[in-house]
Amino acid sequence: MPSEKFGIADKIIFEKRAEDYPPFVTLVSKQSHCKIALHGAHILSFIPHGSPDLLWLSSKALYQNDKAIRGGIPICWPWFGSSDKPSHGFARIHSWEVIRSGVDEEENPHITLQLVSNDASKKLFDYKFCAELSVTVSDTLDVQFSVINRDEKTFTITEALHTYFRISHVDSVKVTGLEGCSFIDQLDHDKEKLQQGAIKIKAEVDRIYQNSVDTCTICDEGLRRNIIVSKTDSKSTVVWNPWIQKSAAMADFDEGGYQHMVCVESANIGDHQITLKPGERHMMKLNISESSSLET
Ligand code: TA6
Repeated sequence: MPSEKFGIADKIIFEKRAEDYPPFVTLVSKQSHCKIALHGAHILSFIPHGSPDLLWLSSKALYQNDKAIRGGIPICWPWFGSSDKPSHGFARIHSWEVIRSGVDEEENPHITLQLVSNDASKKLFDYKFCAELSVTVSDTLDVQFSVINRDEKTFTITEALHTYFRISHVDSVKVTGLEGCSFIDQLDHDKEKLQQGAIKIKAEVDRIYQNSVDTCTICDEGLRRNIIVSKTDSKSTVVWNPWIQKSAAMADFDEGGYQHMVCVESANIGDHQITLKPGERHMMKLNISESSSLET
């Protein structure tokens, strides 16, 4: 159990829920707390004190070693998409190791989890690599996802922090920040289209916005809050809502859960794939925060 070496009283708290499943860790700052599963280095929740969770997590999520957890922030790596097996890569269905933890000068807790290539990963992705996820919790959630090519060969990956955001109701929400961006509509034969105005969710949505580096805001009238999603070194943004039929077909998706979530994913996909020569490193950063919509 990593708590002996990496736990910090009241700040970084580990818990084991089942013998055959990796532990969970909760990071507690003065303003918020965040829960992470070591399975998949999967951030499950980010709750500023006094606010509803900013992340959506299915109550029917499966906590099994060969399954991804439905909700929170799945790490899609070394590929994005379901064409290859397993869907969205293997990083989110592997157990990650804790390599560092601590608190900064403002007593904000941070932790770094690591996934290094092994015999199992080599069967799916025949390269040596080291992936790290660093999480710092304050009044915001700060996530840094980095990968180093430790092989003698160059490799190319696509990736996403596939974030599920909690919303009051799809009818009360719009997503801004992607106006004027072109997107690939994955529901219309991958046709390229242009985003006109804010995004409203009135049906299934599955879009890859390319050349999208700006901050996105999820404006939630129902919760009278804005969720601000800013990122660095991510040029793709995916917006997804499975709507009625697709969500009903997923056993791990809450019944009617599609009404209370939207995915705004920070990614590097397609033209923005990442190619790393031996020894090269790439880091994608994500910062999630909330503001009262009364302030805007
Ligand atoms: O990011 C959108 C998407 O690629 C959808 O097409 C859908 O497949 C979703 O990810 C969820 O994928 P998962 O493998 O987590 O069920």
